[in-house]
Amino acid sequence: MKHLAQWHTLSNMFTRKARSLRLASGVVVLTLTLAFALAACGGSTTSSTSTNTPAGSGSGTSVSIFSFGFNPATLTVKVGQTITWTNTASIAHTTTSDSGSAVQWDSGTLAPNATFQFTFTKAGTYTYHCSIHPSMHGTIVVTS
Ligand SMILES: [Cu+2]
Repeated sequence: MKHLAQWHTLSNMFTRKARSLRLASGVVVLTLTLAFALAACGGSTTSSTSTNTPAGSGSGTSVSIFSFGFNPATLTVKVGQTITWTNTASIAHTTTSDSGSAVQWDSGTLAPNATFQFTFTKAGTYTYHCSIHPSMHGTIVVTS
């Protein structure tokens, strides 16, 4: 009888251990899922780059900087309007006028979430890029 009681306690302990192990593996799966979701939001993977393809031209006075481009790629504003660039990426970028641009500006290094503002006072078409990633190009069209 004593043996049986001991066996019972032992098997109870075993069951409890198995249950907590199952719980632990559930936590691991959840953690991995979260890590994947976070990685997908990081902007450094190819999939998030393709979902962030610039919409082409746009209105308003805001440009989002993402990895790797500007959205909208071409923004049209009126003379005197101030454009705000926001770095929505998880890495640093810049907004820097091309050397041939009639109006010159340079944000310097913009950390993630940093913004840069520039007021355009002359009508024209101005091209710019990211000085860290020269393949990133944008255009500002200023109309009178
Ligand atoms: Cu860049």
